[in-house]
Amino acid sequence: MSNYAIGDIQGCYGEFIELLQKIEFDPEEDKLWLVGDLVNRGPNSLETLDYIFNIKESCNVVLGNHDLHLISVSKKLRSTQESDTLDDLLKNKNLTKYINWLKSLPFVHQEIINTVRGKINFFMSHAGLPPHWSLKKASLISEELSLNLKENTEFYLSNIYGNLPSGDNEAISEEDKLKVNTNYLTRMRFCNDKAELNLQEKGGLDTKIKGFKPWFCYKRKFEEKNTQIIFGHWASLRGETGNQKFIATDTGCVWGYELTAIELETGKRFTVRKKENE
Ligand SMILES: [Mn+2]
Repeated sequence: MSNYAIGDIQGCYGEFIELLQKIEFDPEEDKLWLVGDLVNRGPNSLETLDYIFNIKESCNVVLGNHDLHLISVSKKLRSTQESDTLDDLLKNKNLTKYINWLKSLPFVHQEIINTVRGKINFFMSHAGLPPHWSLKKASLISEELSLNLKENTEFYLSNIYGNLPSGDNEAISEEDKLKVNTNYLTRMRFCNDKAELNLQEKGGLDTKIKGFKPWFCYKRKFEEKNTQIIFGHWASLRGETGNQKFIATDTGCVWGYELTAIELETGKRFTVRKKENE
């Protein structure tokens, strides 16, 4: 039995299936940790989502910004963008079934696993864990966001889009808190020492922006012993953070690079190259 963290699939169905073959994935035995952004931009969002839906008991999945976008578009709360590749899904007869499942997913997942290096507490969210949050706080925020997504869907999805306020220090209203907390868990890359986000910059580790660093480069406010943070969302990192505590899984398959699975028990990486002509 193994646990595998897999980076942003974004509708790259062919590569996803090839990767599952490479790791000899057995849905009866193994567990997939999917960091979100299951759909969009890639060629086969419908096939990808349908496949994952059918093995959902063997998956821990957290929501990414593209998954939230799909829900918003399906509810006619946002319009599709030129680069979206969601048409097949939006026309599919099972759309409601998929959307109801997506709405039930959390923003974070946490579990202790026996690894070759002893017991490790793995925490997963799409974008990561802000440097000033405890694991407990992230879980509570995730529960609050999920409850809003499920019960106040229209209110929630109508209020989470936008880059301001940039940090929770400036979020006063309920709407602003939902927005900034959603941004922390699904869109964060660079922040400053007040944990204010720069959501425009998408460059890699060597990007220089005055006053900003990758969120995982700050001294953390809370001690997280024997914990590793699994995240996706940041393709230009190409799987490198320079710190084994932070596991970057998005290796940019949809942008022409690779899809990656990391076996949590051993830390072993498996990759599949983006297929040509798809
Ligand atoms: Mn993303």
